[in-house]
Amino acid sequence: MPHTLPKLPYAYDALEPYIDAQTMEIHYTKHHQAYIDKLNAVLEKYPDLAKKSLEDLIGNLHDLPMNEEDRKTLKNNGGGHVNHSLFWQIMGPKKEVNQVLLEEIKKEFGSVEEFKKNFSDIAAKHFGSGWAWLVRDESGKLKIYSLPNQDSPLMHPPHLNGHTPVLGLDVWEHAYYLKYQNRRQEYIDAWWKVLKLL
Ligand code: MN3
Repeated sequence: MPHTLPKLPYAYDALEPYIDAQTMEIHYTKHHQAYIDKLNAVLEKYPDLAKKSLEDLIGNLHDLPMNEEDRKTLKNNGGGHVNHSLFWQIMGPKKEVNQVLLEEIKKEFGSVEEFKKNFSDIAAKHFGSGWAWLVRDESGKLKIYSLPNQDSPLMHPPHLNGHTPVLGLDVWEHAYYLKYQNRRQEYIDAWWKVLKLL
């Protein structure tokens, strides 16, 4: 079953002025689509694996019967597809605060402000391309960290079916460069305005 671009739940300009329409359109129709195209191309070589869910595949990346080059292609592009699919969903033009998550965050990090400060700091300091993540670990505990490239928390730690991604912030330059150029911190500050869950 080939993977397809999930429908964007709002218009390209819906997150203006925080995320501009041109960035949204290119990010969604070019970058996300390219991950899907490359993912489908590599899975064409493995019809048995292609029947499995993407979460299952990238959560068990190291055990899949494929050559290392294809494994890397699956990692980068499968990760790119799941990461961006979540990213579009957690943003929106209107706040739809998840009260359960909010309470959990307060309990784990002291306050929402403290959580945002820690998460923003990790996003700002991440060197190069990657994502900042709020995840649930194996025991269900909330944790913050960043991962390089398109690595998904589902892949971390390897061999353990990974962590469950809750919130992810794309800090690749393609996510902010048109509007913010080198000012990643401004993009991070703006992103909280369009993160609908908190
Ligand atoms: Mn991206």
